[in-house]
Amino acid sequence: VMKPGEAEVVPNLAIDPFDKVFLGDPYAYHDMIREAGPVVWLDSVGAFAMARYEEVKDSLRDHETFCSSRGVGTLDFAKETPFRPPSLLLEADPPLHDRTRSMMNRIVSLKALKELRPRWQAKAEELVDRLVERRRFDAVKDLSEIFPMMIFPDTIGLRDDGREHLLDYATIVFNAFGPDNDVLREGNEGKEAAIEWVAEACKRDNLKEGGWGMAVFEAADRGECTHEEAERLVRSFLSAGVDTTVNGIGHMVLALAGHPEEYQKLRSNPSLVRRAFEESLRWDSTVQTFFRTTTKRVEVGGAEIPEGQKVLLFLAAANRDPLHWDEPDAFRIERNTSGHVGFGFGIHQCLGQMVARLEGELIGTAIAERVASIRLTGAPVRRLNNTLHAIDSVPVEVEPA
Ligand code: OVM
Repeated sequence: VMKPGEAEVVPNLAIDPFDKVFLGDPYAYHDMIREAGPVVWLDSVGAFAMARYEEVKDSLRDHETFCSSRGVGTLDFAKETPFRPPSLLLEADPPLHDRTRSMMNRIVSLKALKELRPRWQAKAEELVDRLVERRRFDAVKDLSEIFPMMIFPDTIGLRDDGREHLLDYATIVFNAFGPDNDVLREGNEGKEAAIEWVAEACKRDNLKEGGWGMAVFEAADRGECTHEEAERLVRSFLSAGVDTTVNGIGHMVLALAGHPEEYQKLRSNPSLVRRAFEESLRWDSTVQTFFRTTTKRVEVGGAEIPEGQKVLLFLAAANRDPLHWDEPDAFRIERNTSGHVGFGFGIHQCLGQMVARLEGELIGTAIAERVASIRLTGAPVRRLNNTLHAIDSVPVEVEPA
């Protein structure tokens, strides 16, 4: 236990991690935050922050001290009301979290994915076939924004009309973890209808038989949760299941297009595809940050954090920490990426990670089998979001194999 005055002075950084310049190209700022110390204070957000691998991982592991039920964004749910009822997974602590998570784990199972795989693979091959024929296409608009929409809404059993609202809804949800800034306001403009559509789409009457959505309600029928909880758990699928994989796949193609020598390694050894996807997640993590809130006074790296403080965890910066990774800024598909925190770590580690990996594998394989080389034909265009490192356009030309 520290005595008063014993704690190190926490560096105060005049950096706004939610301003447009930072969000557009965060990596040089991540270096500054990591180098400033294990814990820093950010005046711009009124929060502590950690960007080093060890401290980020330790904080994610210690879910009792660094809780999620007070929100994983800037807002402290103990003091303010969020724009939607809290997620029963992401924004919950044990024991509630563990009950809902175990239930959802039984639905998003390896067995379920094994059954879906042949259908998903056929869709991936059909899509990449069409694109290779065109030679020039946009790897976001024509590929990464298309593929998850070809498979995921059907897997959930969503109604057919209005699915275009899913990406808009995700934009709103992921912006809402950050402050009410220009990125949020401009990014969310005209997308308000998506909130109402999602609320309707999560209802039992609007879900098809045989999908993961209905499976949640069937679990409720067995008494595993209430029917009201079921609706909100289906909402988690819709919130977290689309924009994450859209950008995960988009980043993988962008990384491979920008590193032709790495792409040739994948071409000559397609069994590297899972590593390539994982490395692209480490190198350019889709979910850049999440907050936690301290439930008690805690000491981290000699710094004292009082109770009730927001702590911003830079997952993407941890994934490039030179204290943990060899040449972290290099994109190398043969690297051992185990331990990366792109899917988080600890009890909240991504429920859908197997889904994301399967999608990445199927697209990566379909490309590697059909494409001799990928060339960028223009500058990639970023889509700014308070939480996601997102991409709007990656114009490419491919050479058929
Ligand atoms: C949820 C949710 C929403 C956004 C992200 C997420 C990364 C989960 O509603 O449970 O996980």
